Order: sequence, then C-alpha cells, then structure tokens
Amino acid sequence: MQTSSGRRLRLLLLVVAMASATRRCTALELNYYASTCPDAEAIVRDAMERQHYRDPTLAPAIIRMLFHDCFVRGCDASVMIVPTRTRSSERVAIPNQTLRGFNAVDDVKRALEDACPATVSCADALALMARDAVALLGGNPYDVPLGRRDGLESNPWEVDLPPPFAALGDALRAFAARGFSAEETVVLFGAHTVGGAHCSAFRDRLARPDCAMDDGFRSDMLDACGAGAGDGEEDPVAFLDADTPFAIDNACYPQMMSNRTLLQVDQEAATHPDTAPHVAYYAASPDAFTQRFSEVMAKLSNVGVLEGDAGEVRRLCSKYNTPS
Ligand code: HEM
Ligand SMILES: *[C@@H]1O[C@H](CO)[C@@H](O)[C@H](O)[C@H]1NC(C)=O
Ligand SMILES: CC(=O)N[C@H]1CO[C@H](CO)[C@@H](O)[C@@H]1O
Repeated sequence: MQTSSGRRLRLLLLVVAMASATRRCTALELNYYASTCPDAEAIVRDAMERQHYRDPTLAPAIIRMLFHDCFVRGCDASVMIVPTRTRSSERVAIPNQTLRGFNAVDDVKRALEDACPATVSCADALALMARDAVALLGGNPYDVPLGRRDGLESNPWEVDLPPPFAALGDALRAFAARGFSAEETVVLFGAHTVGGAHCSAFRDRLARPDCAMDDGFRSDMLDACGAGAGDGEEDPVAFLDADTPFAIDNACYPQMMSNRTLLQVDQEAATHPDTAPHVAYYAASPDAFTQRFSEVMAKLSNVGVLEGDAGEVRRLCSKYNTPS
C-alpha cells in the first residue's frame, strides 16, 4: 500500500513536473503567427535585406540590441522604450548609449502593423531581425520560435549589463546568472567578429602599458582614435574585427590569442582558464563556430521571455500602448 501510493504520488509529481516543464519550454512556437500573420517572417526578412544593402553596419547593431534586450528583464523589447519626461527607461543607462538600429526596428514594425495590426510583438520582431542579421552576415540560419510578448517595464536601474571595460570574471558571472556556460559565453563573444566599437569603449586600454596588446595593433588604434577623450571631442569607431568586419566568422578568436583585440573581456578570454580552451578550439574550428554561434543566438533569443497574456503587443516599439 505504502509503496504503491508512494509510487503513484511520485508518478503524479513527475507528470505535473513534465507538464509544467513542457509549458515553460514550448510556449513559444515555430508557427505561432500561422493564422494571424502568416507572412510575418517574410516581412521581417525583406525589410532587413533592404536595410542591409543600404547600410551594412545595421546588422551588427541589431545583434547587439538583442543581447542588450534579452539580458535585462528577458527578451521583452524593454530596451526599445524611449524615455519620456515622466518615465525613464533602459535607454538612459550607460551601456545603452551606443546602441543603434532603433529606426530599423520601427521600420520593420511599421511593415508588420500594415500587414497584421496589433499582432506581432516587438520582442518577436527583434528576435527575427537578429536571426536575419546573422544570416545576412554569412552566419548559419536558425529557427526562432515565436510568441514573445512586450514588457510593461523598462528601468535604467535594472540595466546590469557588463560595462565596456568589464573584467572577464564579472562578465562570466553575468552570463552564468542567465544560464550561459563559459563555452556559450565564448561563443557569444564571437559576435565581436562584426561591427565596431567607439574609441571611448577601449581608449583606457591603449594608455595602459601593462595591458596585453600587440604593439603594432596598439599604435594603429592610437592613430585611429587620436588624442581626444574629453566632452564634445570626436569619438571615432574602429572595427572590432578589422580583417572581416561584416562576416560572422571565427576571426576574432585568433585575434584574441594574438593580443589584437579591442575589448577587455575578449582579451582576457584568451588566457582565463575557464575560457582559453574554448577560444583555442573555435580559433581552429571555423565551421564549429558558425554552427554553435547560431545555436547560442537562438538560446539568447529565449532568455526570460514573456508569454501568454503577460505584457502586451506594442503598436509602436518605442512606447507602451498605454502611456503613463
Ligand atoms: C561581457 C560582454 C560584452 C561586453 C563587455 C561587450 C562590449 C561591447 C562594446 C563596448 C562594444 C562597442 C560599442 C560601441 O562603442 O559602439 C560592443 C559592440 C558589439 N557587441 Fe558586445 N559586448 C559584450 C557581449 C556581447 C554579446 C553577447 C553580443 C551578441 C551576442 C555582442 C555583440 C556586439 C556587437 C554585434 C557589437 C558591434 C555593434 C555595432 O557595430 O554597432 N556583444 N560590445
Ligand atoms: C600577449 O600578451 C601577453 C601578456 O602581455 C604575453 O604574455 C603574450 O606573449 C602575448 N601574446 C602574443 C601572441 O603576442
Ligand atoms: C540610444 C539611446 O537611447 N541612447 C541614450 C543613452 O543614454 C543617454 C543618457 O545617458 C541618452 O542621452 C541617449 O539618448
């Protein structure tokens, strides 16, 4: 009796656990808009292609925007809210100052609203745009399950993204807190194979003689950045991967290993015991990198999403539907 009811209880608990796990993991669906907006993915892809051929620097900016959105309150488009006189938003926080691509998001959202009003969330739009950005930069295609809802909060004090000058140990802790292993974190740093960084994000490293940086690379960057650092001075942008700045490839890993990298976290990744083996592996394995990069981008797109009736589907990505 004892054992059989114990077993039945265990079975029941197992079924309940599985049911709730399934609900949690599969609430996003590949065909979520099949009846309400069947062309949603094509609309996003067309718009991204058009924008990409006009401005190839957009795709990297969109990949970065996904990271900044998903790391703060999950992938809920909270990063897109424009602060108003009465209500602040994540966009006033320091790490957001160089985010770009908000106009492109607005364009994509407008096309989606024209086709299917009040249906496709801004969070889904960004996840699709980032997927298309990866493909346009030569990365592997990947599936993006849909059904994310847009958040009703966006607070600058919650922006706990690693700052530009973050040390690797702090960055690894921030990624672990969102469920990313050291290997996955190294793969995501691979995003620094595209796009650029403002000199203000790495100027302090140029001035530090103790800082691991190739001499030739340092003097190139000193030339590129000039002396200015004060307010109102020019803040030029340098490519993060100067060899292939518009290609999702593994080029940034050999750069990390040869001290030719702009950001502190990337430099430390080459030597930190938790990350160095992964950096060496991906430096030597271009195909494994492109494959893994898409897998981990898919994982990033699902961090802390709002589902079901949570949040809302914003009509404009930059504003809550009900302003306060
Ligand atoms: C500890 C982690 C990270 C730090 C400290 C960091 C820091 C930075 C900094 C300082 C820039 C230059 C921004 C500018 O000056 O305009 C940058 C650019 C960029 N980051 Fe990261 N990043 C991190 C992780 C990531 C992740 C996980 C991704 C995406 C998966 C990513 C994607 C990008 C991209 C694509 C750019 C180029 C943006 C553009 O061209 O506008 N980063 N990052
Ligand atoms: C990179 O910098 C470190 C620390 O300065 C140095 O030990 C190492 O030899 C450098 N590696 C290369 C390839 O220059
Ligand atoms: C893109 C964006 O909204 N950047 C904002 C970042 O924060 C500063 C204030 O610290 C704002 O002035 C920028 O507009």
